[in-house]
This record gives sequence, structure tokens and C-alpha cells, in this order.
Amino acid sequence: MSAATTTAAAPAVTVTVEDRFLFDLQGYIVLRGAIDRSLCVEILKAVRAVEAVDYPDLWREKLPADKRAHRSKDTDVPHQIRLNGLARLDPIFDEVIAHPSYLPYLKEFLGDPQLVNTWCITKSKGVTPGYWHSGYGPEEYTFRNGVIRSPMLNVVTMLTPNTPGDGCLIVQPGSHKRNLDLPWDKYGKSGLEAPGAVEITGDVGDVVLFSESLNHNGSAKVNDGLRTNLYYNHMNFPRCAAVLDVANAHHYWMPPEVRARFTPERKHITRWMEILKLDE
Ligand SMILES: O=C(O)CCC(=O)C(=O)O
Repeated sequence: MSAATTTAAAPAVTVTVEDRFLFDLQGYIVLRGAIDRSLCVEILKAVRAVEAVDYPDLWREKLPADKRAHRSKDTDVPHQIRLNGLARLDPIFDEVIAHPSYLPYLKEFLGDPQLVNTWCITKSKGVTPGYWHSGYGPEEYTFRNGVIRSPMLNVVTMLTPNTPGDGCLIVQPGSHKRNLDLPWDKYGKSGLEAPGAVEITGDVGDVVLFSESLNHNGSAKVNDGLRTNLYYNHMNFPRCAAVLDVANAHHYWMPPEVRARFTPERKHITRWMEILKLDE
């Protein structure tokens, strides 16, 4: 990675040959100190305030009974709070949309990035590992004529330190190009028993970009304290559609009054929301 600062005066970030090499090799890349610590502190304050709210989520009542949608605040997993559709919940979450520290990477690895799903996960001690998954299969990750294309790219921003045992994001490096499946039921206790599993640790403001073809999971949180990360998922414009997940489209799509406050870059990275209109 070259420059990784975020102020307006910061030099433009360029994706280096080493970045491309690593992302293609591992299926993810870590941008250390990508987001200003002071902005992370501000966002974290808003996260805690939003986590204290109980949302009526009346829109869910219109969904067919067999469609499972996240609530704005999900507490289904013990010791964990998941917030969904972040820009609906507080404008502070806009600040990391199309952030200059990672936008060039999205363009390099996706094409014409469009923001789709956004969420935030706070874990406290006692969270057990999630399940290993990937949003897309390895056949969807391509390298053709020197061009890297991931079907979906997740941008994870650490708002608190992610130390070992903190319920970190765990990945199997290289699994975005895997050829074989595994007997997943064998690997349970921390998530880290899976072959090749690596825990991605980091500090406030670090950003992880990973291909959604990569096998990933959240590990067990055995430490005290809270671990909070943001997850902003992106797709290439031609294939981006909230219709892939009708139940949760509410969280993907932002109404015009929310997008009205966006900067031109943020409007551009959400322009699919002008074409596909959600009837609320
Ligand atoms: O807890 C984590 O950091 C992993 C979360 C995860 O795998 C996901 O949200 O898809």
C-alpha cells in the first residue's frame, strides 16, 4: 500500500503492484491506519447510541412470512449486537462511504463499485464462532488479461482494536480460488481450527478489504471489552442488485432523503439506488 492517510490534503492513494499481488494471492488486503482515529472515535460514539435504540421496524411486517430479514438492530446472537442499513441509522456512517483511502482499491478489484449492504458488529465476551461462508463461489473470482475482478468486495473498518481472541474476522487466505470443499462440522471451537485459518488482528482505523469469494468467519470472543467493526459491501455496477436478497433490501437501499446529503462520490457509489426503487 502507498499512502494511507485520510485528510482532504492527503496524496491520492495508488494501488501498487504489491497490493495487487497480495490481494490476488490472499483474497484480502489490510490497509493499516486507513481511517483517521478521531473519525473512528466519533463513529463509535454513534454506534453506542444507536445500539441503545429499539427500532419498530414496521417495514418487516410487509414481508412474506418465509422471508427472513434482519432487524435494524439484531441481537439474535448472544453477546453480539448487529446493526443493519447504517446510513438510515445515523449520518455519521456516511463518512466512510467511498472513503479515499480505499476507493481506488474498490475500482481496481471490482470495476465500477456500488455500495450495497452495510452493517456493524459489536461482540462482547462469550460470542461463539460463526460459520465459515463466502458470499460467492471461487469461480466468480477472476483474473483475465491482467484484470482482477472480485464479485463482491467487503470493506471492514475496525472501530476498536481487534486483538487475538477478540472475535476477530478470520479467513482462509487463498480460498477465493479454492478447488476443494472441507468437512466443516469438524472445525468448531474457535473457528480457527479450520485448515489454514488466520485471524486478522489490527487497531482502530485499520481497514480490511476482502473478496466475498474468500472463506471467512468470525471467531470466538474470549477477551473482555467490546470489539466493534463496520462492514461495507460493494458490487460491480452491472451486477449489483438488492433483489438478490429481497428480505434485506430495506437495509441495502437508502431513500432519496438519505442520499440527498451525500457527497458526489457517495452519490456515485450508490447510484443503483436511483434505478432500482424500493417501495417502502
Ligand atoms: O465477526 C466478524 O468479524 C465476521 C463477520 C462475518 O463473517 C460477516 O459478517 O459476514
